[in-house]
Amino acid sequence: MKTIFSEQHRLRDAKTELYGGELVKPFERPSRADMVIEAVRASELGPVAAPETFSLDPVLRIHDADFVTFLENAWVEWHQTGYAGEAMASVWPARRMQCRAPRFIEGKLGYYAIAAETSITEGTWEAALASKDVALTGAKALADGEQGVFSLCRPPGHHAARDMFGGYCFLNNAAIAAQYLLDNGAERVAILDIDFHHGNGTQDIFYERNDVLFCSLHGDPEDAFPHFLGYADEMGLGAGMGYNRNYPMPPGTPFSEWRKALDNALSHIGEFSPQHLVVSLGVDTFEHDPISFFKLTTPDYLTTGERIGALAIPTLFVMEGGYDIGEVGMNTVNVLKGFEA
Ligand code: SP5
Ligand code: ZN
Repeated sequence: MKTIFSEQHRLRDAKTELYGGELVKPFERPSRADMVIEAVRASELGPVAAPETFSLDPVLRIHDADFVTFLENAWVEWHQTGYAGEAMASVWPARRMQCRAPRFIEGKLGYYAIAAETSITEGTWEAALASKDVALTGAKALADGEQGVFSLCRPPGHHAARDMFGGYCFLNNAAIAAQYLLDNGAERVAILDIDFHHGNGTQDIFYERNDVLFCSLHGDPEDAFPHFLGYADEMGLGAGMGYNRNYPMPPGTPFSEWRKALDNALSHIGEFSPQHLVVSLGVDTFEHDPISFFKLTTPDYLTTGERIGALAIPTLFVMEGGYDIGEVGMNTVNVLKGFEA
């Protein structure tokens, strides 16, 4: 399997994340991707290639133009106010307030953010652009006939909605890739999101559509970020009714339970018979992940990959979360190796 990787991910290097009432070094840090690419290179997985550069057109198939303009300018606007720190949201259009984007950057941050933990910094936009190129280059390879491709995206994407960033995400790489596949010949694409967190952005983007089936396995929003989406009764809307499936699971969930949800999702995906599968691949389901609460072990990721591979659908793996720096590489490569087995 080919891996697509860009060194530009390093441009996303925030100094701060709001966590537990403190500003800490972000869990989503450059060494994550370094550990994954190192594990890919040490394995017999296959070649590593740099991405092609794509225009903003495929981004604008998914994201609103005003949101894209906001992301592009946010750091400069914040910096020009004279603030010493990194740009972060601190105010929101809460219930019964006006939901419109104001002029001043602090207001705009609150309008477009789903959460305060994700600081915007110099280089963030450039890294997000490179990350979507990594996803699109993988999608193009899949459209050209590859059976499996790994897009080692960083920053991740699945929390980014049409017009919202947060959860360490800016552009929704998996959604952009899925739309690219539809725009290049596919009739149906399924997205399987196995990151620990609910893929609220991806769900939101495709919620009223029947050409994309979205299935997400995640920590119950009663207990886990993003808290305000990801319940089992969210099934889709209008034409999209029945094309959204959520599998929320409680703290302490072991692989023996998680795999039942995986098998259920995979059987729905099989019935949908898509031309392509996009996997939002997070390994923050790991037992030692510092911010999550599932109990998957390193060998479980091999089994997970095998089960996905048994569908025999051309598959694009798009990197999302996974914050145990020591094991993120091995766990990720195990999914890919299992898929190829
Ligand atoms: C892509 C991805 O995995 N994004 C995750 C973003 C999560 N950010 C908020 C984390 C809040 C963590 N609270 C954890 C409490 C456990 N001690
Ligand atoms: Zn996650």
